[in-house]
Amino acid sequence: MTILLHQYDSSPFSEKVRICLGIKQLSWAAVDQPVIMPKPDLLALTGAYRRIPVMQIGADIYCDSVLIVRELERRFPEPTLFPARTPGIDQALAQWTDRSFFQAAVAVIFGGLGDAVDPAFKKDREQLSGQPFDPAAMRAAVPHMSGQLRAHAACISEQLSDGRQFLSGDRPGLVDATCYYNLWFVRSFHAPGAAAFEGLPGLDAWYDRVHAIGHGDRGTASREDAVDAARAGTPLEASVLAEDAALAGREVAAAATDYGRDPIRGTLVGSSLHHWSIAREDPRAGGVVVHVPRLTFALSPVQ
Ligand SMILES: N[C@@H](CCC(=O)N[C@@H](CS)C(=O)NCC(=O)O)C(=O)O
Repeated sequence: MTILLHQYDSSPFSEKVRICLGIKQLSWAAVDQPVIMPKPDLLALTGAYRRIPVMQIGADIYCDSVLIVRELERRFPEPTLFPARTPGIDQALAQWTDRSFFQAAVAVIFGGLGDAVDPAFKKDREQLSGQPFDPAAMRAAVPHMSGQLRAHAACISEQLSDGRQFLSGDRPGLVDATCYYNLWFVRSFHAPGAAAFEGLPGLDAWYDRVHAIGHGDRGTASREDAVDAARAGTPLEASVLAEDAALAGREVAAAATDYGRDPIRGTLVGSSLHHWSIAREDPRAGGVVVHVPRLTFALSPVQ
């Protein structure tokens, strides 16, 4: 079944997943979604989750790059995303790259772009985050955030100091993809911000090596085709952990805990230590199962 990645090209979290697809040399199709709301075709699949990326394989819908990567490794184990055989710590690294490292990249990019940012984008992101999008405050923070960005990047340079090709050794893995995308985001969207990376030993050569991995065998699919693929598919069998037994088969709501917190509602049909699976019926997409990670999401019963 085709791997569909709901994405847009400028999305850094999608770039993390695209590089993982490249490491695994997988065939997949990009389903381009709008950068701002409304996203009716995406919400037909997820129920409420509007963020990008979302991976779809038939009627199984995976939210969040952290869970997408985990599922890619589960379904397509070779070549592994964990060449140093350290999958736990490699996946935990997202709590650094996707948060403080990413925040520093965002601050440097949008503080640098200032008034050049599209007003519709600003308004959308204010609604998403519940915070004002204040270019003047962002500009004032650039010197500090640029220093933070450099300190994050210096950790990558330090890891490369024994001359290794990739962060885990001779072969690329998730840690490369997850560290790379923040640098890619800054370089691609506000090149002057990349001054923060200058002179860090090994960094540029490593960046070029990760860039050269590419995105695997990329095709495209329309949003309508993706909804049709969900309707035609049958979700995988799922089972609920014993510790979640009280919620099994019950109506639940799952939502991200940081931003974009609109709850996904449905029936809890699966769980593991790393995820929850929620079955829902959609008038267009039919019966789908939406999978969310446990980390950075919350699950509650619907009364
Ligand atoms: N923790 C999420 C973060 C996803 C995220 O924030 N994605 C950005 C785009 S890179 C987004 O969805 N922005 C708002 C939007 O596109 O609606 C993940 O790892 O996938």
